[in-house]
Amino acid sequence: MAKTKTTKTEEQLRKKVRKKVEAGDYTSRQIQVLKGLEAVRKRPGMYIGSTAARGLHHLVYEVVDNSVDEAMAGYCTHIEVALLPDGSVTVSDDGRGIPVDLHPTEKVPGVELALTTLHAGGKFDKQSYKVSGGLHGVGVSVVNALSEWLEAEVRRDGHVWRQHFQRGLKTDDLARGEKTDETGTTIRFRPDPEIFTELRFNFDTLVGRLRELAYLNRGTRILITDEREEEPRVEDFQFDGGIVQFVEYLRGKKTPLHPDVIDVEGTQDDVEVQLAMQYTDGYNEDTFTFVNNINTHEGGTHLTGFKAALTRTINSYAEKNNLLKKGDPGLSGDDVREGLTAVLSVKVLEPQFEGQTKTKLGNSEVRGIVESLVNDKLSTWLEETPSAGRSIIDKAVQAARAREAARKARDLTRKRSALETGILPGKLADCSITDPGLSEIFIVEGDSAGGSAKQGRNRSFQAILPLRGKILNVEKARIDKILSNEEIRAMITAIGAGIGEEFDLAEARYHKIILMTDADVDGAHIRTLLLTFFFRQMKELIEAGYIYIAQPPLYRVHKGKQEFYCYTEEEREAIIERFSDGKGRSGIGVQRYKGLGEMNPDQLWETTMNPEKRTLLQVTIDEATAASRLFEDLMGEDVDPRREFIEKNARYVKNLDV
Ligand code: 0RA
Repeated sequence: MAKTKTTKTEEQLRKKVRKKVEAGDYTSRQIQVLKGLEAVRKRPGMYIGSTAARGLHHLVYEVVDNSVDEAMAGYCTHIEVALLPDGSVTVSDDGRGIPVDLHPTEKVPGVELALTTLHAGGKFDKQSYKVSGGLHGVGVSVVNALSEWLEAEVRRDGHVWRQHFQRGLKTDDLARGEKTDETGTTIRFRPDPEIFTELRFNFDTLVGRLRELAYLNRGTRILITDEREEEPRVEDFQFDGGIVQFVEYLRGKKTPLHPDVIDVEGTQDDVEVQLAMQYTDGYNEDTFTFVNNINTHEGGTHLTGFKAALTRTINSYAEKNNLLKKGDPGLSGDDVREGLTAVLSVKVLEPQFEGQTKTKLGNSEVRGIVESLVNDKLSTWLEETPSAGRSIIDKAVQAARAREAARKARDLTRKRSALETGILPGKLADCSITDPGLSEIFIVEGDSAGGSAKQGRNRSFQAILPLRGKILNVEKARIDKILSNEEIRAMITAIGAGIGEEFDLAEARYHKIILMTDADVDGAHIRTLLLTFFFRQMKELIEAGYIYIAQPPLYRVHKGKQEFYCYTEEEREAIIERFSDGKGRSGIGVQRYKGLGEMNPDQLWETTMNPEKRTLLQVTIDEATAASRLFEDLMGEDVDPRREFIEKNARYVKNLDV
């Protein structure tokens, strides 16, 4: 929740405006500014989604989007972000600079207008693709309103110009400073602690989005430095290969079926289409779609056009070249996308965003444009690259056969299959209430911890599903194998919402799915396997915020009748310090929990399961492309990234929680 306390400076400013308004010497513009800012400060969530970590990072994206718009329009080549020790951020670009001349009707400089008026942040010309006019679209004035202070510096028209603001209100007029030949804009701001519940920027989170932007805007150099620590961190991105390099990055260590990434580009009726794709010998599909640099998680017309073209082109190529054997099933959309890594990026002048999270492209004209372009270019590519064509068809045929085999196996066992009949797995200790919104399921590592959890739980709303040993790595298995894995079947039936394309969130039997594993290396590995499974097969559960990680204590520290559970080393040291009272450590006992199984049912309830006392980490995906790459790193063939991950596990969980 945002606090509403106002400081003196802000109150003074508002008083000043009110007085002037009462005295009649204020323009309607200033009154509008005040009303607009008050609305933003009163309901920040309406403008930036949240006042926690996500909203905080959104401020940076908002400003960067404006610089990226300049890059898309062809005027900016260089964007620099810096995190500073005082909690402020600067975003600097070498674009044209925000106009400094007086707006013809509003009679204030363009900079001031952009920073104080809602929706005035973007370009005034319509003939440009823009992020700042699209989904994020709230403009830099929102960033200004939610900042304790903001400084704008514009290099333009031969001079450096500066203006300062506090909580959205100007504290001085735009001032012309020293001479310069350069052009560009620098915005520095400090997020307001009265608004945000989280004030620390996560470097890796910002890096994820900036890397993505650099791939999507070929050639643009995007640099970020973290100057908060003694040793500054720097990431410097510039990809002259654009989304082709993006696909290579996303593919990671997976083995490609053809050496070169397929690259399709074209423009029709002001719709600019870029597609890069490559097949690997993996089993997952990784397609990411963007409209004006915004990740369209929910897909839309561009994705529909792409899928239709892919299925059609590959089937007709296979037929034309007699690559299908008699008796082979036709190649479905799923078959031709198995092992595919693709990035589809379109630029649209007036995008319509639909769907639950406003990340689904609605413009109907885009479907046909993408479809005909991909049909055309992809069939040519296949004709010109027959060896690749053959490998791609082989792979799709194998996928089709596996799909057919899985279907037959399911048909044969239909009556007995728990997957179809909804009979719950025997190992599940279900809860008694049936309202999914109030129900929780703990997925527990090992039978012994499962036993304690069953005894310790509140059986009315808590269900327990113990898993034996390690679950299958779904990153390396095809769907038929995934479905034949005992532990995975138990999870699918317990959750009750299906899997993959057929997954239906509305059928989920629990709205809290809590992963409870040991606080050791094995536990971390099992947790990663579980997260990989949910990410690949039930992503909607993560997107809905239903997946959580339990936090069992690491230590119990006791002295006499007093005892404390500690979740970090620091907590343990602090408690020992308190107990010892400067008189030494005798009489203080420290028990280290190596596994959940070492706690008795009461302790497990007290420390980890009781909603009144426990802390849960909610798993979220803040950068879908970064997350996909992370899972590929962790669960792919290469063992090094996995070892590294396990060592840095604490950080990883924190990342997921942003
Ligand atoms: C309005 C009009 C023009 C550029 C900008 C805004 C602009 C805004 C930001 C925000 C961060 N960096 C920016 N760079 C430019 C176009 C002005 C012209 O026609 O020269």
